[in-house]
Amino acid sequence: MNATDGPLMTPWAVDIDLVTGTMAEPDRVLTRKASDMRGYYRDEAALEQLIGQDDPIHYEVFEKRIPETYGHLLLCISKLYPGCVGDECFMTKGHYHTISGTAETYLCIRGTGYMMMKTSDGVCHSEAMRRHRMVYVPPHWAHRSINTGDEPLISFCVYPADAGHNYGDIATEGFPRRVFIRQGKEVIE
Ligand code: PAN
Ligand code: ZN
Repeated sequence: MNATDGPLMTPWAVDIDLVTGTMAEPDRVLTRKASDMRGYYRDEAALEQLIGQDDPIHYEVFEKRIPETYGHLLLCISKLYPGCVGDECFMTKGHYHTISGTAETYLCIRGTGYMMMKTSDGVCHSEAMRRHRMVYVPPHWAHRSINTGDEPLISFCVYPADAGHNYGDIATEGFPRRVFIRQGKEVIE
């Protein structure tokens, strides 16, 4: 396959505010609310209570329109709001890439938390996320962001445009470890 297949794209640029973590004029904004997260948290009743209150936004992904084909790179801002479901920290759904041998970089712009990662044979690894730290998610590792702080956890993500997202396997398997805040302290179990 040749990365120059298809129509030639005109070079372009986008402004990203590295203080606020805002992408100027995204082409697409994906929003996940509490009601999109059924099945992901340990305390299902606490999630239902949250949905019944005001169904808060859990996270948003701001993207530019880029062909999802070999040779291109997808880039986005991932913004995970602070909060807890019961005592479990807000998190993204998490996924493997459909082409599982594709990596991803997450440059944390704002906030604190973890990138929780796992392989299909159950090996788990977490990396702290904080401002100015980049996490490298190697090929074959499912990945989920977790916000342990009190401000949004914002990352700039880049990955191969044809990677695709496999949510189904994580929806079934989950991750071996979860992150909680108990008596003001982080607990990973
Ligand atoms: C990120 C994620 C984003 C939202 O752009 O898609 O943080 O998380 P979920 O996709 O798990 O809901 C990424 O990893 N893209 O591949
Ligand atoms: Zn990914």
